[in-house]
Amino acid sequence: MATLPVTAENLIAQFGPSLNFPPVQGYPGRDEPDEVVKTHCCFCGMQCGIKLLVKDNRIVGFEPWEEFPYNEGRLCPKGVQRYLQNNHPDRLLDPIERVEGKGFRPIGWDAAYDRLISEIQRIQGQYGRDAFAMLSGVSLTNEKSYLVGKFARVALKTKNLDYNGRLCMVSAGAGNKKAFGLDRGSNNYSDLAHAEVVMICGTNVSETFPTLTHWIWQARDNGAKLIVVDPRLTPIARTADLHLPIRPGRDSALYGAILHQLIKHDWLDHEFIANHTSGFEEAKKAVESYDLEWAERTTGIPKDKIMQAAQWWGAAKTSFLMHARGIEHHSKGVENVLGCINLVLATGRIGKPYCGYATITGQGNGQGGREHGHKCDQLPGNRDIENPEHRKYISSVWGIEEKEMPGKGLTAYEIMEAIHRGEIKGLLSICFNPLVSLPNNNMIREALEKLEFYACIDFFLNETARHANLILPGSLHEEEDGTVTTAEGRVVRIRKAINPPGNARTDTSILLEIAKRLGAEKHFSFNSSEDIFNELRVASKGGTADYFGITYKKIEDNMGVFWPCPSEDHPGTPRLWEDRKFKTPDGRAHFHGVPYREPAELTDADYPMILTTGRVVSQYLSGTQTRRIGKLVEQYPEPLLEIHPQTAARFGIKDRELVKVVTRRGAAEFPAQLVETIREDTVFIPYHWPGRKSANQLTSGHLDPISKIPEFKVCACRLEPQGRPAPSPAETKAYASA
Ligand SMILES: Nc1nc2c(c(=O)[nH]1)N[C@H]1C(S)=C(S)[C@@H](COP(=O)(O)OP(=O)(O)OC[C@H]3O[C@@H](n4cnc5c(=O)[nH]c(N)nc54)[C@H](O)[C@@H]3O)O[C@H]1N2
Ligand SMILES: Nc1nc2c(c(=O)[nH]1)N[C@H]1C(S)=C(S)[C@@H](COP(=O)(O)OP(=O)(O)OC[C@H]3O[C@@H](n4cnc5c(=O)[nH]c(N)nc54)[C@H](O)[C@@H]3O)O[C@H]1N2
Ligand code: SF4
Ligand SMILES: [Mo]
Repeated sequence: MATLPVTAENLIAQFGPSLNFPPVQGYPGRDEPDEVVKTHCCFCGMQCGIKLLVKDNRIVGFEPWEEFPYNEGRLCPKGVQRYLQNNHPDRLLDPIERVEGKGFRPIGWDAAYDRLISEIQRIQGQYGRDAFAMLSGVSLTNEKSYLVGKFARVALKTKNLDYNGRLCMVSAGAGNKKAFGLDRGSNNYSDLAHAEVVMICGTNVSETFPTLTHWIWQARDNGAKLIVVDPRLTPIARTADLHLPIRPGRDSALYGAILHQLIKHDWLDHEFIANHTSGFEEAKKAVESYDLEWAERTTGIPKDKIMQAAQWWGAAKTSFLMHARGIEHHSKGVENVLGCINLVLATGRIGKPYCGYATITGQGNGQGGREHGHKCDQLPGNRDIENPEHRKYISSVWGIEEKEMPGKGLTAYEIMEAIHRGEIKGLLSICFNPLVSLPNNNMIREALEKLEFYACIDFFLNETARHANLILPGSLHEEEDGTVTTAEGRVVRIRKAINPPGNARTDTSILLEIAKRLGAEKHFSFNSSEDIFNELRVASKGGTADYFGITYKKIEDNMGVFWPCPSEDHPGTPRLWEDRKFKTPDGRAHFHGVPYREPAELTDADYPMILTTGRVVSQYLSGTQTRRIGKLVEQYPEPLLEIHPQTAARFGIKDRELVKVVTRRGAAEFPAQLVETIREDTVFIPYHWPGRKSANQLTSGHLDPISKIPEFKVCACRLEPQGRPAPSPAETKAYASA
């Protein structure tokens, strides 16, 4: 692996000119950096280790960090380009305010804070405290996530705080809590390498968690059978032993049918079921009638393939089941998750070497960010805001009366609906771009226009922020110290490499200043990120997500510590459940009866096709960050409509022709991409683009009743070919912000 600094010159010298990395403006690549900072990629939940090269308070390149145990130096296309954000000309360098009809103008920090405070006080005075809501995000570190949770409850005094993990991790979180009483993947990923069967449900790992494929391929090289459940033949599915091309929205039927076969053929671990679980009879009863014929009809998967999956899963001695948003972004996301967990429990393959189960955490801090209290129903340590004991404990840590602690608030999409109804009048957001990422975004846009006041903390002017009255320029990942928790459950250190540019400030300093000006200074006397972490440790103590024994020093000495880690002499817990002490009230892992339900929206004569949405490798989430990195844009400049050639022929659609996609919420045009890798009844659109290119003009606001996650992965649509070729990406300004 290369150890030279990764500069354009060195890469071209090593690999030839084809890589054609953009030279960093004004930085002669041959210079020695001032500093090499070991930290982690700012993007997905893998949190790959990376070394950033710093020169003159700028990130000028990177080197692989080969010693970091998860990725051992490997990085994906986003990871190797991430450093280009810091010097980007679009960085917000000053607080700005919107002047009606005239755009934005700079406003000094003092004036910005004054305006924000007076609007918060006016709105809360006039309409009540909960009429001012806050939205947050889990690209933020553990420290900032914790701080936001405390800030909203103690300084802003609102119950209406929620976060973008509501669009991401909540179905998995709710399912894990129900089954295990704790919400974390059960193993570190090195356990994958020796699993006999690896089952991957609803995740396009090669594009979304590229460095994870290394561990899956290790398993395959060691002889594992790889099963992939996805309506598309994704890159990982192409390397699988068995691909189950499921009709979107039917996963719980598949897992129910597999459980039916495990029971029928007695491929069960009776000792584990009897001694360490409860609810087996209920789960069994729910799948009694789910035979192979029914399963084939419901899921669209040939029955011999379902049988093959059950047989391999049933016969294995070791196995690893992983899932992500493909099964979780559903109005029955929690049920799909529980259906998967039933298969793991039935065979007792958890809490043992090479046996594991995990939901793959999406955002950079999707794991830690869902534990420390910026969810509407949660307090730090994954405590419950409605549990009197939990409220009492956290109130004592925060130095407030329990009665001052707000109760459970609305979830992210519900906050937008409440704004639309005129019940919520003010909003502060950090690290969230709901106008691109929430479903049914024509409604979201109307809601934003109804707000009396909206302020946003970000380092780029994202599409939602364009509707804000006030924008406070915050900090990038590499501009503050902190920790994040990787998808494996490993708490790692994010190291500050540089200061925010211009008059931008760190997110933490902005939140602390607002808290102070709201009169809550005495609760927020932190001098460093480590101070905040030390309070988080105490707040999480005794909770299921217990970080008490983790210190910055311990993380540095061990390149990460796995929670739970209840005391300073505790080594952390890479593999959960070896002790069989589950965190549920009865100490057992819980099966659940999962009767099959249809998706919320079905196809009919007017809307005969299934639309599903997701990601491509070179773009990240709402695209605010990656649509600004030219090379990533070139790789996939605009959203394409993936459609099977047979379906295209049926509708008279040719490759690269424009197709209008119409749903009950809206319509939008996309160039068709004819691919044989998708089911004939399904089309796919990646969602990383705003405005007319946004897939979320089409998606539905149906929510899972428990997790309140939107059903991004299935709705009904109609295809209207426009009979003309799509304009080139340049003509449609796909490169607008690159
Ligand atoms: N390149 C890139 N990587 C990312 C991100 C990114 O934006 N870009 N985002 C990060 C985040 S926050 C997340 S949450 C993860 C998401 O990671 P993934 O969950 O892997 O990504 P998605 O593309 O949303 O969906 C995964 C797959 O679900 C399939 N699918 C659709 N409907 C169904 C269904 O009904 N059942 C099943 N079984 N499968 C279905 C789709 O065909 C798709 O291949 O990625 C993380 N990594
Ligand atoms: N149709 C469809 N919609 C989807 C999905 C899908 O599969 N299909 N996936 C959903 C999923 S899984 C997710 S996670 C959401 C994500 O949706 P969002 O959270 O809205 O997406 P991001 O692009 O991460 O937006 C975060 C904003 O935070 C800013 N930001 C990033 N890091 C920091 C930081 O450290 N500090 C500050 N102050 N700002 C920061 C970025 O510049 C960006 O403007 O989208 C969801 N929407
Ligand atoms: S796999 Fe995820 S964390 Fe690793 S380099 Fe790629 S985007 Fe970054
Ligand atoms: Mo996500």
